Amino acid sequence: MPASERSRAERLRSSYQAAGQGQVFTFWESLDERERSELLDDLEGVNTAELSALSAMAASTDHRHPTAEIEPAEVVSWQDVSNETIELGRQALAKGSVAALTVAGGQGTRLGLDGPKGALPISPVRGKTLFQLFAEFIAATDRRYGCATTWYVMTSPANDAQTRAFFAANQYFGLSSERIRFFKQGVMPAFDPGGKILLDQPHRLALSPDGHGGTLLALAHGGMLADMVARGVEQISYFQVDNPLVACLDPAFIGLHVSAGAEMSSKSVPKADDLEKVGNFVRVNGKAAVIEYSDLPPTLGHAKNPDGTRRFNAANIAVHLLSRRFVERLTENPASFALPWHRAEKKVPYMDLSSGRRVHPERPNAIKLESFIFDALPLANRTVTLETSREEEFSPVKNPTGVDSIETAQRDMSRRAARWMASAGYAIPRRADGEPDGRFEISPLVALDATQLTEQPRPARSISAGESVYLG
Ligand code: UD2
Repeated sequence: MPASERSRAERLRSSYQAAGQGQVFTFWESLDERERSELLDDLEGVNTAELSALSAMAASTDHRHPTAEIEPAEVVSWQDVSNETIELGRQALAKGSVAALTVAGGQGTRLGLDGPKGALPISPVRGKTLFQLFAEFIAATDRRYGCATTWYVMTSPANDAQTRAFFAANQYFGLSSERIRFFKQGVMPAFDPGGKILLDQPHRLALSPDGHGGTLLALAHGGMLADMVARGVEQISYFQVDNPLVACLDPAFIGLHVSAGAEMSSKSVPKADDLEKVGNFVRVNGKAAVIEYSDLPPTLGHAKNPDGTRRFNAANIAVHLLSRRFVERLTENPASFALPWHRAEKKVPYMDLSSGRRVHPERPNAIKLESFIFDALPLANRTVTLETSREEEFSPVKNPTGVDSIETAQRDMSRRAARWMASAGYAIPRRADGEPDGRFEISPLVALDATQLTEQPRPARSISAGESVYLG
């Protein structure tokens, strides 16, 4: 082993031992040179300065939230956004000052997917993938406003190579590869209930992505903020990879955010039910925040206004605008910046240190820590929440079947396309229950919204019941 590698090993061994995590070297003597250096790489990727605090947090059994005054967030309805505000958003797009950012670092484990989630075929007629739909949205925006939008795609170490290969194999979906920038998010080790880091293999830590809150530091560390400065990007339009209905770049939202001088803005939809599994936009001690469904006390979930409407009704659809300067301000001193860590109990395969066997647990055995982008909201000087329509903009793919699944997303895409076509004068065949009879799909390259479709020439032919109709 070269001397430099030996001294790296000594340095890491002493800092892990000092943090009470010396067990990560259990199999060191049996590792070959390549395995040793892989283990050292894993160890180096973890922020050891924070390690003792993280381990204590993983082992803690007190997860109560401090008492705070929780009030509903104020929202602006999409119907109340003025034409002047929308025009401001269009101008920001035309200037090329808005970038798109997709967080695609999560693993599609719940969907049983092997590759990146963005490679999931989803559109109801053509089976276009999530990444292709976003690419077409961006290309259509470029065409409409005469700009050349840069698209930042956040991957994780586990799916970075696959994601890049997928884009390359699809010729970047017709976009210029120079306009697509991939950057990798950080990782976090999984801990056992006693706060000890788990090994996935004798020479590998059990690591997973550090949550979408990792976007902020990953942008800074990956050189993406500097890249944005060079390209004149001032606003970042952030969205998750799992929502095929998302408006990747929305002039009304951009205009509202810019005209309010907001550092971070969000889109919400009215909740589907009191305890829907989404984050809730609230004010905590007067500051904008999101409280996850699992953390919102049920009494608040069920609370009603005097007129009988739901008191906490603004669901987080994970669409935000962040000003580049805000991200710069938060991350300019990375050593002192951290979003809070959220703890989740998960099943994580691990090495049993005494037997040397790898164990596949049947029940949650490990603590994962993740940070969430919406925890940056209370740090923003000014925020705006725009309430939009669920039918138009939100149908996430989270589960293989049932709620928020491929099936519901395809249904909602088809319903939206049928609605737009009906408003543009197409006769849509309907079943007895009023549902559109058939499958409908409109490429973003044809229309980004219902109004744009009404401006297009309409073919004279009629649509038969059960037909698959694609406008592209
Ligand atoms: C998220 C929100 C929830 C609601 C809902 C809307 C959280 C914790 N909850 O629920 O409030 O808004 O979405 O759909 O966010 N990702 C990364 N890196 C990571 C982890 C996740 O890029 O380390 C990406 C992932 O690829 C996906 C998105 O973030 O695009 C959402 O992650 P999730 O599926 O864990 O969030 P979920 O469904 O619990």
